[in-house]
Amino acid sequence: MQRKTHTAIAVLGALALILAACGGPAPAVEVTREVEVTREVQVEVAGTPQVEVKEVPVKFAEAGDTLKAVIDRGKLLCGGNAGVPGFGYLDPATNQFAGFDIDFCKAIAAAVLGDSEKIEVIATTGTTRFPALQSGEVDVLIRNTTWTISRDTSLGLDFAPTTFYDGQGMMVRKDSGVTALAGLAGGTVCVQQGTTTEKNLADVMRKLSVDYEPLVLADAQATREAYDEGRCDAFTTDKSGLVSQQILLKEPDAHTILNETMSKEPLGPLVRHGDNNWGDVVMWVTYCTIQAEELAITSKNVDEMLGSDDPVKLTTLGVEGDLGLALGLSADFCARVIRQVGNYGEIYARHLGPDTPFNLPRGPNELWTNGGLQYSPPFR
Ligand SMILES: N[C@@H](CCC(=O)N[C@@H](CS)C(=O)NCC(=O)O)C(=O)O
Repeated sequence: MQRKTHTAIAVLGALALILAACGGPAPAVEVTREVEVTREVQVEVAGTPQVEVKEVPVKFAEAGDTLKAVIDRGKLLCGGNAGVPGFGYLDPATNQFAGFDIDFCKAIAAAVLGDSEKIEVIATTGTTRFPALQSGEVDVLIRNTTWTISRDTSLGLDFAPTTFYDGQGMMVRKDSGVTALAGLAGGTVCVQQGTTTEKNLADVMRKLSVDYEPLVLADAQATREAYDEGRCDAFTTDKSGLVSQQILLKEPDAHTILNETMSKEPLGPLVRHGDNNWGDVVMWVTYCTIQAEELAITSKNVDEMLGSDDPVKLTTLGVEGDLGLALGLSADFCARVIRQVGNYGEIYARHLGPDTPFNLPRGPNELWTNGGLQYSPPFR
């Protein structure tokens, strides 16, 4: 039998006031109370039949009513990336954010506000991203963030469906002669702080008994530059991140990504734990893009599809039934998303497909009907 005691100590956070006093941006959600919860859990004592009670501290922000906050504000605040081309990138030429992750931010704005352009992207790093969401500075975090058990529980967050199934990789210079992780013995590896990458690197190298020196840096730019300047022999992050950073290196063709995949990195949007309706909104907007691809509904043919004789298409687009209303959205929320942003396949092709510098095969990000993992539950 498991006993769970929740001792809630509400610490009134003055973040909203501080931000207002400093003339900073208005917080996303009014409630920025930090809640500290102690969970008493029974843990098994290894190797014995005994069980002991352990106190696990958990700290998170009160979730608030994010849907209402977004509608009242008329703008969606997304925590994003500024330095990962293809996924989340602040293009210096246009001063606009663009990428695969940014399009999911736009999709939520299209569904909630009827306009995919009503977004503001707040750039975050590996270490600033979770506090930005926990404090209410952003409504949703969409930034190559891996779904892990501890982020889902101890950090007080909830993950929406995975938008990009990835794994960690290792980049080396072609002329180094290194063809496998074992070849990095005695070498230095550049890695970004506050990421799953840091821990996976330690675990994988320990398992392989490879001695190496980590060089830990604050953000993507610092990590890439350290590698480019030859301060380390290899650069590790998610394979998507490596492909992205490669085009920013001085000589992209002089580098290669090893075949080994060091971990599972399911990447997707996340919200504060406790605001279940907002979590559902982000979840079903994400699924809408996948469902539409499966039904061959695209940004080009969506209006034609409103007159389809397929009842599943009609329900998905809100022509029949009103599934969106129970989320606090309009019945046609998914049609708005597809009209303005496109289906999953269109989003993927726009930022990562053959007409981009990345040309990333869909791999596990194919639809389940094509042997991949992307699968939407029924719009029923
Ligand atoms: N998926 C991993 C790694 C994510 C991550 O932060 N990757 C880096 C390297 S590509 C990044 O996005 N940096 C962007 C930045 O610091 O501007 C995680 O969730 O911890």
